[in-house]
Amino acid sequence: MKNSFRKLIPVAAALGFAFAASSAQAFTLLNGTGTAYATDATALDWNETGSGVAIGVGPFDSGKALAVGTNFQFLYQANMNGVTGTQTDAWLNGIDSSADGIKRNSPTAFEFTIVAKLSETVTSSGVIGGFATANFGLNNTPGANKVAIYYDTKANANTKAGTGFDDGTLVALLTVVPDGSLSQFTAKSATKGQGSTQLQALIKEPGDFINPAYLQGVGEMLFGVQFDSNLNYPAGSSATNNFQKGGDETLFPGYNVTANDIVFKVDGATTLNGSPVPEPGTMMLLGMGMLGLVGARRRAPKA
Ligand SMILES: [Ca+2]
Ligand SMILES: [Ca+2]
Ligand SMILES: [Ca+2]
Repeated sequence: MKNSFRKLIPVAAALGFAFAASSAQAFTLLNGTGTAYATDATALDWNETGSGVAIGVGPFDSGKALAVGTNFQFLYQANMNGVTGTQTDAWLNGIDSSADGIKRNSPTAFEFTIVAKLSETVTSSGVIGGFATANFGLNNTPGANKVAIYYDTKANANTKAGTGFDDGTLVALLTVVPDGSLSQFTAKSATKGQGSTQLQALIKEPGDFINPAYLQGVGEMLFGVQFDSNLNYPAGSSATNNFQKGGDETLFPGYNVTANDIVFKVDGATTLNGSPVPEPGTMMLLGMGMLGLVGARRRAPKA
């Protein structure tokens, strides 16, 4: 096996949350002042131009396992480009689904964006056939694992610059919990790798909320949000120089990518599912991508 690269391999993860319920819990997506963008909605799709960064574990090394217990932060950002449900004219005439930093030429243009920060840890890693693979979990640190959704009529999200993702109006803030959250990443060649992430988010910590003026029908019940994402390295069209710049600098401080980081293309989706009964409640799936890392050593895969 070759250990050609240096530290970890990155990986990615997708976030997925899933809740038990299999029944889709329909919700309504709104603009905050009563105008519906989609009714009977069941899922939100986040742009494949979304990106994620594993901080301090790069550069990408396809042949080197990661040390179990290695901790690192993962950041994610993307804009919404689709909603599964009955779309209204307000949606069709206004959604700006391109994160190019340029507002769509429409008087009713708007965007929804998502950002997340995660404190990850390597739970297992090994090298198989010369390529590293690794599994990741979340550290249970208060305030360290958050996901947020914003609504913004500036429609200014810019993937490359990493700006415009955490500004506008914060419409949902959730805590990503270790239970039900995991990521994996495997190097496929000396320069490529793929992974996935599943994350579960809840209203758990002080300040967490979902504003029903934007996401109606998710409300009061216990609920969970599931994010599923695919991670790909290299990032290609999701190449990003910065993450979460500007906007909210308290919850999501801006970060400038360095040579010791690994940037991924993250394609995610969120689905709100649930049961109107006192059960797992509503679910939402947000698709995000998270990250993974690399690693190597063959070990029993984590359950
Ligand atoms: Ca745009
Ligand atoms: Ca924005
Ligand atoms: Ca920020």
